[in-house]
Amino acid sequence: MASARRTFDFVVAANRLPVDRVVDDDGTTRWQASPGGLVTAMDSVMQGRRAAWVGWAGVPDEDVRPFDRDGVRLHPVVLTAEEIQDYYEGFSNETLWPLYHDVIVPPRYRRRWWAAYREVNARFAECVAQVAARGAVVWIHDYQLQLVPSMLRELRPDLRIGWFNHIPFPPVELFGQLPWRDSVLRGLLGADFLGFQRRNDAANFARACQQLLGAHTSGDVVSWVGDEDEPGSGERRVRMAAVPISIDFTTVDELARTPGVRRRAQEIRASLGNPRTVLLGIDRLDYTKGIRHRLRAISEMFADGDIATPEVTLLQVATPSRERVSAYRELRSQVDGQVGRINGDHSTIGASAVHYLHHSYPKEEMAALFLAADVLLVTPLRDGMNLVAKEYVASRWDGGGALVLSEFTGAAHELTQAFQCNPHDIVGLKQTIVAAMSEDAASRRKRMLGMRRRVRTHDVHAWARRYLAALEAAPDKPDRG
Ligand code: GDG
Repeated sequence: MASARRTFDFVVAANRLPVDRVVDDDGTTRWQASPGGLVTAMDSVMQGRRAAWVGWAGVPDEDVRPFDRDGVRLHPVVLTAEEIQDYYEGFSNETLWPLYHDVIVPPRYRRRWWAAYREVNARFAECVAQVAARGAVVWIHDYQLQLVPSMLRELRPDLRIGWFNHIPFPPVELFGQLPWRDSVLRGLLGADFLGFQRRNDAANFARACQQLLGAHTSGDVVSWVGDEDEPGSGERRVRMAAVPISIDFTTVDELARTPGVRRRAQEIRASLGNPRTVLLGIDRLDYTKGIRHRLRAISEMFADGDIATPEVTLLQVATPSRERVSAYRELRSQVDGQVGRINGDHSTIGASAVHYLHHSYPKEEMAALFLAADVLLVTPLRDGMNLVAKEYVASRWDGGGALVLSEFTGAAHELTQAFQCNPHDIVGLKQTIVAAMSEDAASRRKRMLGMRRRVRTHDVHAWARRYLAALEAAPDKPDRG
C-alpha cells in the first residue's frame, strides 16, 4: 500500500491544514502559516518526529499536491464547494456545533449533510491510512472528524489512534436528538484514547455509550463489543479523560512585555479618552460567546447609573466568523442593533459607551488590547475552553486587570480566582462586573498572579505531552497521567 510513498510516525488530522493561501499583489500565490494555538501545540510535539498533517487547504475544488512546511509534510484533502456546504457549513456548523453547545440555536438535521459528513470523514481516513507508517501515532482533532477513528482502525488496525474534542460533549438528553447518534459514538470508539476539555464532557460521552449502545463503563474506560454485523467487531476498550487545552504562556507573556505593545496599550487608552475603566470583550462573533447577554448587562448598567461615560467604556472586538451560516448573520444584525441602541442612549459627544469593532487583528494588537483593559468580560453560554481568557491572564505580566468569566467555560474549572458569573443571570452579571471594577488593587493582583501561575504551569506544551502520554498508555492510565 505505502510502498513508494513516504510515510510518517506521527500524523495529525484536523479539518484545516495549518496554512492559508494568500495571493500577493503581483497575482502569485503562496502558503502562509495560519497562526493558532493548535499549530503551536503540534509544533512542539512534532519536532524530532517524522510528522505529517492531513487537512483541508481552505480552497474548494483544488487538488493541491502534498508539500513540506517547517519539516512537516502537509497533505491536503480535496473538498468540493458542495462538500464544504454540506459537510462543513451544514453538518459541522449547523448540526453538531449548536447540538454540542446546549442547543442555544436549534440544530438542523439534514440527511444530505450527514451523507457528506460520512463521505468526507472516509476521505480523511483514507488519506491518513496512506501516509501513516506502521504502528504510527495518529492524533485526530475535533467534531468535524468523529467518524475517522473507526474508519481508520478498519483500514489500519496497527495504528495508535487518539481524538481530542475542542468543544463540549453534550449530555445524552441533548445528544440523543441526533438521528445518527449511534454512528457517531461507534465512530469515536475506534480510537484508543478520547480527550475532552472537562471531566463532565468525558462523563457525558460515557453515559451516551452506556445508554445508547449498551456499552459498559468502568472508571474512565468504555468497553464495548461491536455489533456482530459491523466490520471490525470484537471487544474494544477505549479510555477517555479530561485533558484541558491551554496556550503558549511564554510567547504571549513575552509579546505583552515588548515596548511596542506597551506603547500601543497606552495609545489605545488615550484614543478612548483615557477613561478610568476600560471594559473589554474579544470573541469570535458566535452565539455561544454570550455577547448579547453581555451587552444587555452593560446597557442596563449605563441606564441604572452604575457606569457612565467618559469614565467607563466598553471595547468590544467581534472577529467575523461563519458569515455564510444564517444564524451568524442574524446574530451580527442583533449585535449591531444592540450596540447602536446603547450608543444612542448613553454616548456623549466625544465619548462612546461602546466601541464596537467587527474586525480581526494581528496578535500584537490583541496583546495591546489585553494590556489596555481593566476588566475582560468572557461570558459564553457554553464554551469548550476559551483561550481568550487564558491569553488575557498570560498578557498581564504587570499583575493588573480583572477577569469576569462565565462558569459555562472549560476555563472556569482552572481559573478559579476569576470573577465567575452565570451570564443568563443579568442581575448577577451586573453585580459581578461592578465587583471586578471596584475590588482593591492588592486583591485583584493576588487573583491575577494566582491565575498566571496556573496557566504558566499548565501551558499548551504540557497539554500536548499529557495527551500523548495518555494516548500511548491507553487504555491504561499513563504513569503520571
Ligand atoms: C474552539 C472552542 C476552545 C480571536 N480573534 C482574533 C484572534 N482570536 C484568537 C484568540 C484565541 C482564538 O482565536 C479563539 O479561541 P477560543 O478558545 O476563545 O474560541 P474558539 O475559536 O471558539 O475555539 C474553544 C478552542 O477551540 C481550543 O480548543 O478553547 O472552546 O470553541 O486564540 O486569541 N487572534 C487574532 N486576531 C483576532 O482578531 N490574531
